[in-house]
Amino acid sequence: MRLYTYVGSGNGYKVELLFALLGRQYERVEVSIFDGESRTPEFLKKNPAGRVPLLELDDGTYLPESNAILWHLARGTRFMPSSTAAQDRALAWLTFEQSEIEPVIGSARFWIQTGRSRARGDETQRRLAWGKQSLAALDGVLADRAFLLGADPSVADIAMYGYTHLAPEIDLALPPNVAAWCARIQALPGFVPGKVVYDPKAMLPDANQRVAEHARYNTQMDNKYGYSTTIDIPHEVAEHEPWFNQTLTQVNDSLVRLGILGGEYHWHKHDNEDECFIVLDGELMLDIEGKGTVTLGPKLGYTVPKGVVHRTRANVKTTVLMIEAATVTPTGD
Ligand SMILES: N[C@@H](CCC(=O)N[C@@H](CS)C(=O)NCC(=O)O)C(=O)O
Repeated sequence: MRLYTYVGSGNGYKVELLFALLGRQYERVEVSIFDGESRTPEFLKKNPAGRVPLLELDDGTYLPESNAILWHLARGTRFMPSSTAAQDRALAWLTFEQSEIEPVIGSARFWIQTGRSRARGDETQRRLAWGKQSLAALDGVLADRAFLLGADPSVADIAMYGYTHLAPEIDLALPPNVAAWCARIQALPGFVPGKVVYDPKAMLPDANQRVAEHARYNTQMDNKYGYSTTIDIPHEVAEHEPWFNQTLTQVNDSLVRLGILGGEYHWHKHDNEDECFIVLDGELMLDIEGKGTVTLGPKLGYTVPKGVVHRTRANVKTTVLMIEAATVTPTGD
């Protein structure tokens, strides 16, 4: 069998992972999608959708769609559930993956890591918030089982693992049951880690700068204190240096975040959400496009309306509370 794939593709990695777990050999053909190799007339004859992964079977026919390929490879192996009811549930997970994980975590990761998120406006943030919901749903299911269909791993786990395990790369923390499930998959005999990385040709010109910025910002989006616990801001301030952003708690549809700021954040706006800043300590400068700079000392606050382009600056370590809709993802894209 021959697999046409691309190194940066989580869809391709899913297939390579199952090949490895099954100990099966295949010929790997790298398709340089950012050189247009998936859109040549020759490749389109193989897969009219112009996409990888694509499996060429030994009879010379082609099978597209990563999850269909997984299904094909899993047939007759321990990764295919035995009862038809369990197969139906596996198929439900394969479909869930293609609607709630791949176009969500996969797309947001692609935009962020290749410098495309700014051009996407609020869409990246929407996908990140959506990804968080998908991970929470997965976490709930995994509360009482080792793998998605029960005690044993199946094709459903391999499909779901492909992009789920990459979520922390875009600051989507894995909830505890999801993290434990990932560790169980990584412990399977024959497991191979994914080298899912974009090649330089995938990068837009400002991508390196954007990726570096992203790495510089330590953004913790887990709801650290939740309900009915004492929120310990002095502890957070003592433990962290700028630049740091931690979600403290959720209040109905809004989040309260702690920012420990220093230096300059990039200009950005939130198309649909207002953002309130209240300074606890230090001095915050809010540059507001068309309005100049608002300087805030301790106990002073300011709400930036939705759609207004702004950036924050601080010359000294400055501690700020931010109150904003839960749909905002604080990566400032
Ligand atoms: N639903 C498809 C999605 C495949 C897909 O989006 N492939 C991307 C790489 S991850 C691709 O081939 N892009 C190249 C192109 O569109 O030309 C699957 O699961 O296989």
